Amino acid sequence: MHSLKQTDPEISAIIAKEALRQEDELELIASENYTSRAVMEACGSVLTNKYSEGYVGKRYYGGNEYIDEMETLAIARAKELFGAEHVNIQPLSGSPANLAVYMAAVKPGDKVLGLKLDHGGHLSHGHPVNFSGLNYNFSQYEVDEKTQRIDMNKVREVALRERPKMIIAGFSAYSRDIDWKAFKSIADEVGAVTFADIAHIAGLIAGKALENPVAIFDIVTTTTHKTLRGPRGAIIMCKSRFQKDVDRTVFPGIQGGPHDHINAAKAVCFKEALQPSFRAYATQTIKNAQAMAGELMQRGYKILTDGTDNHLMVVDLRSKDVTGKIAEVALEKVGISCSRSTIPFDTRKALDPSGIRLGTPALTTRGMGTAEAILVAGLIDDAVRHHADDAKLNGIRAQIRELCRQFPLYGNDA
Ligand code: DSN
Repeated sequence: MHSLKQTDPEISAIIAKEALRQEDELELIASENYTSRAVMEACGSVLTNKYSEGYVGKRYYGGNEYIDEMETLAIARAKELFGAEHVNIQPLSGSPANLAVYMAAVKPGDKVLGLKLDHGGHLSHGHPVNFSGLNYNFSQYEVDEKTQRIDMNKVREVALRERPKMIIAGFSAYSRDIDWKAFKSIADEVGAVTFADIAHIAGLIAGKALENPVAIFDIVTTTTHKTLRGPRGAIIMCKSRFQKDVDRTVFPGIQGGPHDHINAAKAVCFKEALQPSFRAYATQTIKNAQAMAGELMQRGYKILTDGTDNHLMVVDLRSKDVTGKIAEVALEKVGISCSRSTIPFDTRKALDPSGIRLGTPALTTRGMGTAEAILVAGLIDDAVRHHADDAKLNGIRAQIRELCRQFPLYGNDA
């Protein structure tokens, strides 16, 4: 059979350009990372050819002997990594995984409690335009206006008032530890199911750098492509009593055939995350984020909560008189990808909010340490200050490219 280059030179050339972009630019989007070649090899394998609706030993198609072997191994590794009673590795991505949890644990119209999106939550935690907010009766807790931290007394207050059937803990833009036990105790007080979405911090948990909620919570979801450094996808972990309902909602409730090539790549990433070197990676990712946040604060930037316990930080740009969009565009011009971000109680709109979110998972995968994190913080400051000066931005871009070349990613044959 022909190679991609022979069959489709246009797509092949686009992939080559993206590979070069990834080599030569700095990735500071907190939810992105670089997988290993081994993970990508599994993603690009013949397993993409197979249909395997159902679960191990109970498929609706023949020829699944090796797929069963792969899925069994993936589940065993995920259980070992997170200490889960049950794991479903088939969810296609984070939102479908979360949808499966809602369908398994509550009924449409039931009350659910989650962190508000512009306070660091996620669309699927109850935003009115998302299936979660459309189908369930959401109350949302917020961070404290002064500290920008989740105040567990306030969460308890809302929970006692609303008496939700399920409480969600988890975030996509919050930089402090979550008090899992306090969430569990509030949920027990009101008789709610506990659901943790650890998509952002799963790798830090797997690397033993943050507390693991899997033994504490009823149901936990995570994507596999963020700090966990695997392929795009997700898994659901739960107590045995939710096993049947969770499995039934993933298939046949929501999905058809699982993506076996991606699930094999998940197994590879679990194996990688079980290695001692992954612990060093998780710890270094946090140290790098703390170094970057520290340097930015030294340079007069307001970091929400005045620092970070994990891999990310949200920078409030109001004191610098630039918007999130202006900063994001300036950073893109110098070869740094980041995402604009609302800040709690933001008066600006989501498309041009008051902040940006930065994260260190990808930069740490390249092998960068705290010295580079501090250097990058300085370059971010330079780019934001000179956002209207293209000549200056070009100079910064050259510095970024030079730094990236010192920490090569995949080399020429990505
Ligand atoms: N889009 C992801 C993020 O950037 O945090 C969450 O789904």
